[in-house]
Amino acid sequence: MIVALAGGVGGAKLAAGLAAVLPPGDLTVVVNTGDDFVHLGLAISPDIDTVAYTLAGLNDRTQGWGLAGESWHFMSALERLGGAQWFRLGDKDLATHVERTRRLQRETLSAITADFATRLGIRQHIVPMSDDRVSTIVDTDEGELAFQDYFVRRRCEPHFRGIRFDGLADALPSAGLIAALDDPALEAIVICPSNPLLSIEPILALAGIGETLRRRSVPLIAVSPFIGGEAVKGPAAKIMRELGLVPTPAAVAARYDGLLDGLVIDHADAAAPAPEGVTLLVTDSLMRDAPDQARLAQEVIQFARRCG
Ligand code: FO1
Repeated sequence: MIVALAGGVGGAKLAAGLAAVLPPGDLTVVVNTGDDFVHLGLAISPDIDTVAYTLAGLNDRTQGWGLAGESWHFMSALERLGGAQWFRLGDKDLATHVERTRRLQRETLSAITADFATRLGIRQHIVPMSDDRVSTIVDTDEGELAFQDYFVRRRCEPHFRGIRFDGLADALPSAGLIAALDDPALEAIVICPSNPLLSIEPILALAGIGETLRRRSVPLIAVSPFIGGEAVKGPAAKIMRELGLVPTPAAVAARYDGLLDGLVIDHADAAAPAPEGVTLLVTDSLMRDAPDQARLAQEVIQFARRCG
């Protein structure tokens, strides 16, 4: 069984690749929930939905998030009433947020996520990193911003100064995450090409997860989200630069603080200084389409087995 840690669009793509090449029960995707927020009174879990929609083959391939073939009547009607327009909720996507919000009155996010996945025909396990609230707060030259405010409303324009995960100290890893890491059938842990700071750090910082990973007996592989010093999507490289970190393989390995057995990088970064103590796999790490996702996933699994 493979555990994949994922957040955002890049993470969802590799998760989909792993789902394509592994037996369904052999993949557990642990998803960042630090980007979650309440918007228009609705509990929104963007990374969970991006992973679920992508694994279900329902996602909008152009923007990565949201559902394909969306209509926007709700947003138009909301605009007429003066409602916020900066966070786009498609009519079909809206059903996810309304029903999740209703069920969260009595159920955990994990239970709802598992049920939605089943109803969407997804046979892999998708587990939130925690069922407790963790809110990524970005410190900028304009003060602190909630993640979606920074990422979507302000389009990452404010100068990134730092990050904190509000609620982390009181948050427990989800039962699904703990079970996956304790599973005797666990073969490898894969950190998907998500933003190390925004999407993966919240998972690693959860109570007990760091030491569980350090005590692990299986290989831990990360796929760099940077190609040629740039992020494939999103603000990761800009943030790294603004934090004074160069988006290179060595910086990614350092960010993961000695946890990695292996790091998958693109040919474009083959000449970059190699991180010490980490085995490198140099390949074509850009996932343009589903075949790319499956190919890279296969290479990652074989690489993990070699590192094992
Ligand atoms: N990202 C945007 O850039 N603009 C949006 O209007 C937007 C809406 C949205 C709605 C639902 C959802 O699940 C994701 C959405 N995203 C949007 C993406 C989201 O902000 C990011 O993918 C993640 O938070 C980054 O990890």
